[in-house]
Amino acid sequence: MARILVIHGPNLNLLGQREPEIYGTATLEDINRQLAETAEQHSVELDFFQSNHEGAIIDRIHAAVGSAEGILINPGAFTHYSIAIRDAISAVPVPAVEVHLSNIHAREEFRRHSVLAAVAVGQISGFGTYSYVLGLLALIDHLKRQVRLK
Ligand code: CA2
Repeated sequence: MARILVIHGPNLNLLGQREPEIYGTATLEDINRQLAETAEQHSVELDFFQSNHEGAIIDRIHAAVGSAEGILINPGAFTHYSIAIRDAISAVPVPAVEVHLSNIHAREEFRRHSVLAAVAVGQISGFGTYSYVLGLLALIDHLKRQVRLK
């Protein structure tokens, strides 16, 4: 069965506890549960990883080679400045989809640019927890087109 690695970046472990007006009331566990349901419907297995550390995220992206067919990533604030995570994504032959809970293009100027978007298959932003589901569906569809999934 195909595997997809789900990466949650910094501070996303706090979801549901603070700033519900921006990020909603769902916790990371709620999001992972929602993703697991969608994955099961599509016969895909998920690995979940959350870290507040740039290097740990880079190591996990490297480790996806040979262990995952695709990466679903909410890079958190690293989205806007981590050239190192961008380089990791472009260095591995594992397609990545970038997702955001909030609409980063409707927020502060510094959030409107993603340094990762150009090396991702695509970006989904602004649909709350549903951004993750949409991102997963888009990644599964992409993998099917690439004949990485049957
Ligand atoms: O909208 C998104 O998903 C973001 O990736 C979330 C990041 C933010 O830096 C990006 O610009 C957009 C922040 C995640 C922080 O999550 C929190 C959750 C609860 C309380 C405080 C922060």
